[in-house]
Amino acid sequence: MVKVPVQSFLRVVWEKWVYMRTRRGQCSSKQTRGDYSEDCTPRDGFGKYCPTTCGVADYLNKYKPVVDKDLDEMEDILDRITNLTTGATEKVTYMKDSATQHQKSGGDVHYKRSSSILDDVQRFEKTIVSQEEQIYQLQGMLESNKKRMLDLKQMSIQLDQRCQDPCKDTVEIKPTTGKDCQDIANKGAKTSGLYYVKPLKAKEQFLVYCEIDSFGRGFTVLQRRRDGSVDFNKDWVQYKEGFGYLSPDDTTEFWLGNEKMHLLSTQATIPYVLRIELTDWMGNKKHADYAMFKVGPEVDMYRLTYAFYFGGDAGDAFDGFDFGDDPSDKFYTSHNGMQFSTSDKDNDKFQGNCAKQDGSGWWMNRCHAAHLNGKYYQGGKYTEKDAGESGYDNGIIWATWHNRWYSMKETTMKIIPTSRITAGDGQQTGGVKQFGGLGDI
Ligand SMILES: [Ca+2]
Repeated sequence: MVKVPVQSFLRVVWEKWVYMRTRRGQCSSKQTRGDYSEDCTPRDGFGKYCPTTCGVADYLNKYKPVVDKDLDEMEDILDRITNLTTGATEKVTYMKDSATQHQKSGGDVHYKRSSSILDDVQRFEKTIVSQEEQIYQLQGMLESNKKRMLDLKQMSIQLDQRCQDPCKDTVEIKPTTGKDCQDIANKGAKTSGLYYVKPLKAKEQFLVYCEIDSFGRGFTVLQRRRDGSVDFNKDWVQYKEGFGYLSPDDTTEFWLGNEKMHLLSTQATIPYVLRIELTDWMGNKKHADYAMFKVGPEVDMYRLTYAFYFGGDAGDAFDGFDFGDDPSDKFYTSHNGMQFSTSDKDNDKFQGNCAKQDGSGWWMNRCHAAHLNGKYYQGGKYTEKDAGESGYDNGIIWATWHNRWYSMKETTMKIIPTSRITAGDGQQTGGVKQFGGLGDI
């Protein structure tokens, strides 16, 4: 920008000179010397004379080619600068246009994009807040888990300490053993509890609950129902091996097992009495005794046999009961001579499967008047609806005492050598008189 006035100035000077030469025509240096003046102050650039118009013209003519050349160069430079400036201006314009165009075309997109970014940021903030909440919850869980782990560690330490002590069996098993509980009582055992017995044909001894009374009688207990805590709906093998729990204080339910019953009851020369004791939901207790009770071997499906009803006040339900449905009721509900049946082994006299229908294992006929492995019904009374799909009576039944829709509260099946049953409280005398049963009450 500074050079433009210089250019203008030089051009003005040059144009003036051209103009003057044109006006003066043939001006020479000789003529100009005549223009001397007193006031003239000589200067080196113009010689020792004051410059005349022609002197100035000569002077200018002398320098004209140089000045021309300089001016051309300057013009060149100026042209280049102008070109450069123009290029720059064009570029700036282009850039401005581009920016405007960009703003016009892209502004909305950018606005939208920034809006979407804002949305994203808000969403992200929300996510962060929710994640923070989750973190708090997790921290809470972590704390509670830490506490639990501490508790567990504490327990683990306590258990470790306990395990370092020698293990003690809290179940007391009495030391006396014998062929059965009467044998054990005969050897001097005075108290009821758990004992090992080894019947004559048994390969190894097994645990039983012996009920030893003050008369020195030792009953070997085969079955116990007390509270319904054990499910008696078991298969053949389970009934064969036994199930439930033996306890030294006689508080648990169990089935000793058909094989053990067979071994115990068929020991040579020792006839047994089976005593069945029943308790109803009013707390009444009754019993029934069967002489020469035996359970056959597995090949005969653990068949039940006895010689006769030996007595008791509960009635002889094993002999069947006339329910009034059919004249053959009593015959088809008797149990003496019946093989054992389970849901998976049908040995009954019924077209269907009594054990499966009733959910128990028993010496089924078609099906029963006595059914001590039946379903446990709290309170005793139950209905066809309660009995499930089949709708048949499937409770703990002793039909000669309570009807078939009444389930006993407690039952016991136990055996004792016949020679010892009369040595006690004389219950058997009254029992025999009640032969035939009392029927429903
Ligand atoms: Ca059948």
